[in-house]
Amino acid sequence: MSYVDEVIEQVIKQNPAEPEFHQAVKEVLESIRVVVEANEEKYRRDALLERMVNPERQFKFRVPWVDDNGQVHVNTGYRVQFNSAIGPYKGGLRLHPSVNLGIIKFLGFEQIFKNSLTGLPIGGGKGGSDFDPKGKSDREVMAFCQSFMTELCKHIGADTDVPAGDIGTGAREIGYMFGQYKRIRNLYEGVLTGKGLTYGGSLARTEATGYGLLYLTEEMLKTNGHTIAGKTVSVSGSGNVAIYATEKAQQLGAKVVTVSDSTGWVYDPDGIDVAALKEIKEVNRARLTEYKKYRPNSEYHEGRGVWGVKVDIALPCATQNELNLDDAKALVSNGVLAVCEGANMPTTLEATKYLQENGVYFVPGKAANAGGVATSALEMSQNSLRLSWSFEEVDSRLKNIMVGIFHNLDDAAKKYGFEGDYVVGANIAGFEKVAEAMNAQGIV
Ligand code: NDP
Ligand code: 2IT
Repeated sequence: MSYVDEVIEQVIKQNPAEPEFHQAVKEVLESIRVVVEANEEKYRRDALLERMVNPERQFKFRVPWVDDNGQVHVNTGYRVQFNSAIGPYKGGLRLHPSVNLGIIKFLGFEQIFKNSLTGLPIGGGKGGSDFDPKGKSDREVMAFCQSFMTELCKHIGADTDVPAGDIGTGAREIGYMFGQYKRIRNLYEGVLTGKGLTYGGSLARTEATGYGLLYLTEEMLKTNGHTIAGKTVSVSGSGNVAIYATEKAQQLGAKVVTVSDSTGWVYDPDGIDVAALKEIKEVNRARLTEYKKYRPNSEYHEGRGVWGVKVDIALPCATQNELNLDDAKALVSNGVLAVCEGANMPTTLEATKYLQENGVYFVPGKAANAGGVATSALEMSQNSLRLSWSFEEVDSRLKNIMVGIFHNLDDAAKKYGFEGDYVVGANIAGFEKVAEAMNAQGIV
């Protein structure tokens, strides 16, 4: 059996009931097969792949907190410190009832290669909790965040592990966590990114993932002889990534006609009204059913359905495995040109294969959504320098990074004979740097 297949089999056996982690490992290892085969003897002797698929360290802890009625609740907190070969662990904190160890491990594993692709010195990690911030009062969210950080603060630090936002963790949650870290550790340092602008946050971090997704998509289309202006786009989700992807797509002259949340989706034939979307989601923390009040011409549908709309470009920006084989078939039969992932692993393996086999340009999340973590790394740099750069400065660095990522993965795909396969290109380009750093640092 090949080394790659052996390690995949081991991962499945040693980590039962973690299907998302298996999926992420399969995607990466299968697409770097050509590199592994070329170095098989050395990699096997050094157990390189076994070391890569086993986190350096992982924490699971109790998070007790008191609700507004005096009732105590207990959630589970996680932090997986996956790989520090190229820098301190870096990656978000997800707060969602679906969170479990397997999900945090899939996200942490993806983060290793994503962070490598940014070209910046950041290792891979991820954390979170099964706490659901939805429907909680600000005081309840604060109580949870303080309790969560009371344990987490023992394991993180500006030069050790720097968490940030992800699903359910936005500026409010990062603020409460930062306050508690500072209080317990008595350290004012850049231990979290996505901070508010008055206490060390970076301009353009809020916009970075969505904007970065569009910068990379634009460069990919340009390289293949297309333009983004005039294209019709579907976006899923209506959170941080979806909102700023929609905003930048429209600034670049495309028309975004859908957004969604976990209960339904909106079709707006005139193009999504970003100001209305921000008011509904960022200010009122409300449901998309509200959108029709702002735009009577739009339609609201319960359930899922975004991928059935005829568009040129699809940008999944909600969550993992939200675009399946049937969705891919619908997109292809409607003549979709490109699918670029704003979320982490939103497309199933079967759907990815189908899209690629049918000539759709497909850019995986670890490349396409790397603008968020890249700008987090820029926030870390500003914190170390004790300086703040202007919006234009950060945005232009972000754009350069995204254009650079695209050419890096495009070149890697070509070098190994997989021209146009951006999954292979991204995984190889991300892997090679980490493998080289691990090799140089000995057996640790
Ligand atoms: P938000 O919490 O801001 O928004 C998440 C959106 O996705 C909401 O519209 C939410 O709907 C929807 N959603 C979440 N879970 C589900 C689910 N199980 N089923 C259906 N819809 C769901 O998160 P972000 O925008 O920050 O994150 C979106 C994706 O982007 C995630 O995959 C995240 O890992 C990834 N990402 C985020 C980055 C960042 O900087 N924030 C960086 C790189 C990737 P509802 O409100 O109804 O739950
Ligand atoms: O998935 C991701 O890259 C993020 N949630 C952002 C991580 C970060 O450290 O900014």
